[in-house]
Amino acid sequence: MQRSYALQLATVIFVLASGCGQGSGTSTGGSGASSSATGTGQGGAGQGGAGQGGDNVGGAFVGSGGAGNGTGGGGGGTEVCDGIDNDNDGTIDNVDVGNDGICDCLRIATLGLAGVWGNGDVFASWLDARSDNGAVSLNDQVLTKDLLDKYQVIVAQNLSELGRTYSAAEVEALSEWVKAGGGFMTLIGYADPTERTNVNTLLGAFAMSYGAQQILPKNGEATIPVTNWVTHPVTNGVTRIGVDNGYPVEGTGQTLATEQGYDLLKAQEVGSGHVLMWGDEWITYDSEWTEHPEYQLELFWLNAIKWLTPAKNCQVTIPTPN
Ligand SMILES: [Ca+2]
Ligand SMILES: [Ca+2]
Ligand SMILES: [Ca+2]
Repeated sequence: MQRSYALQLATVIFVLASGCGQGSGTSTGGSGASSSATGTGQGGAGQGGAGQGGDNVGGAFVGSGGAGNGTGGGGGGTEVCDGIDNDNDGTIDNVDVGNDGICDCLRIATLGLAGVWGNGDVFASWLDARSDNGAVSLNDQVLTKDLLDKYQVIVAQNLSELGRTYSAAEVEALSEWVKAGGGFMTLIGYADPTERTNVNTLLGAFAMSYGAQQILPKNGEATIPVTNWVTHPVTNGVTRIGVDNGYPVEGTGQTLATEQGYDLLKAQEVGSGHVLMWGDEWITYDSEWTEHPEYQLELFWLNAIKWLTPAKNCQVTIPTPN
């Protein structure tokens, strides 16, 4: 009689425990244990998911209610530009409200001065319209870790009018920033061959440089199309982009585009970061894509900026070209 009563009680406790042990949290956490006579398992307090109910082991309830730690899928928040992966999809700050292919949270800066030989400026209106911050012009500022760490991507434009050269400490700061995940892109073709001095000093950290020979001058009004492209994330969908009076890319890295035997594009992964050299500056003039529908210039910029942006940061989908 007593024994039967005990069994009955155990059953009641088990039923109670099963009910109460239904945590609402993800059960990745600890052991929500109920060893008390009332059999009340600790439910999880986390988001999403379901804690496991208890088992009646030898008359003693051992619950495994979730101690929900908030990793439950579907419980994430809205992604915003705050350096945190708010929506738990594995990528930090991947926001692109306009679906234009430029991450709205992108932190990009330019060194030196914009070119003056064409119309428009990709780093002004075009980028401003596609990201929250636009591009910040650092011009001739001294390159330090503190300065560089504010940005994910830095593009060197005309460095020939800084009125100074870069120090070894600046080259070192740039090199360390790239190794830690930064994306560094260089342009050329603004001036006579002496313009290479400053940009080649910076590129020296990556055993890359521009050659001295000025190449592919315009034929009449039209830039010279670069037509040989190697498959790479930066060149995806690109078959033709114009150049005028550029300089060949040399040194370490994979050559991604050539024309008339000249190398125009070189890419290198350095540590966690990326270095990209283009042998001209006409790609910065947005007239090149409004006046040359046969060039895939906008797509090239979208590809390049995405590849230069650190992995798992601000990576958004590039829209299919029209
Ligand atoms: Ca995210
Ligand atoms: Ca975020
Ligand atoms: Ca955008």
